[in-house]
Amino acid sequence: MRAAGTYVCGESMEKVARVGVSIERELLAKLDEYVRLHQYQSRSHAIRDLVRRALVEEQWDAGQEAVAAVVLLFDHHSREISERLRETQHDAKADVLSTLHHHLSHDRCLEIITLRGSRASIMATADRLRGTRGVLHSGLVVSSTGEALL
Ligand code: NI
Repeated sequence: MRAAGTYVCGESMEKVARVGVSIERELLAKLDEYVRLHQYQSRSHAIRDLVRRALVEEQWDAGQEAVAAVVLLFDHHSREISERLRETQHDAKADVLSTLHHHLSHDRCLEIITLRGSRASIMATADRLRGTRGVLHSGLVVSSTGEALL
């Protein structure tokens, strides 16, 4: 049985190591400002997040399996845009996990398409989606399957 307060971001204290880190005072001041600005609960919380972010970036650069969200803003009156976006998802090189459609206004739609696969397959699908005629703005957020992040 675990006592209350023995969890750090869902991990039990048994898995957590405490380490001492040497850091320049000025850099530490910047870290503390970063912690405050981004509303982390502690320096440790911010450092864990930064390490995981670096790992996700490294995995992406190494071409390992990843999960990504493509955000597309478009005018649904654009000729055949909905059909084209749907066709791309059916032909996708990456797995399409989900598609979320928001009717923003009479004209504008926002879709969030979640993809899973290698960097190459995600980029191939994302580029085709983003390059579809009628897309007004797009974004790509890359994350991880989470398995290698603990
Ligand atoms: Ni719509």
